[in-house]
Amino acid sequence: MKKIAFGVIMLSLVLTGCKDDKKKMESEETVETEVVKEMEKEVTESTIKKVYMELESRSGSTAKGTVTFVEDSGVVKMDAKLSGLTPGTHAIHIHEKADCSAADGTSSGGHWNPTFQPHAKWGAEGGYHKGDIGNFEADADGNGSIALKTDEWCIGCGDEKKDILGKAIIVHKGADDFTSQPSGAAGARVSCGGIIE
Ligand SMILES: [Cu+2]
Ligand SMILES: [Zn+2]
Repeated sequence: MKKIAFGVIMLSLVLTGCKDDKKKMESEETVETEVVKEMEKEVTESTIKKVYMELESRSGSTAKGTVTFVEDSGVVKMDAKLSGLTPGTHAIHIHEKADCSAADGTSSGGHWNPTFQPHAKWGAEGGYHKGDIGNFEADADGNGSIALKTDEWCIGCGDEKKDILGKAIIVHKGADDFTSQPSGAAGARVSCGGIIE
């Protein structure tokens, strides 16, 4: 009889223990759900901005392409894909105005340089234009691509030192030497597109 009573006490202790554990697990689950909800909220609140644009041939070339800019959490990623180029090295820049109306693309103005720096290679210690994207290679078929990720640009933030909206992308016939002023001596403007929403 004593043995049975002891057994019953043990059993009830075990049951109570289980109950407590279950409660604890439930409260942990609630916390986890709340954390996930918070994370989802942050993702929705950080607005991802995107601009897709097409580049048209200029200066009698067959060069064309597409460029996408995606801004997420203060960082802009550019992806440019070009075709119809002559094989070899080509410069690509952001120029001042989203105006590609001229047959030679000169209507887009000079390099976008809102911080009044010398023309140079992107990231150069002595300064560089905010439009100095750089060079890329076109393969034997005339196709090429280039990507750049930076927090020095924004899409429509209104900060004139960062905002790429209203500017143009220009691809050149030749390579940027990163030293010649004011634009790297990259030759004719073979492709042009305005960065507009
Ligand atoms: Cu240029
Ligand atoms: Zn430049």
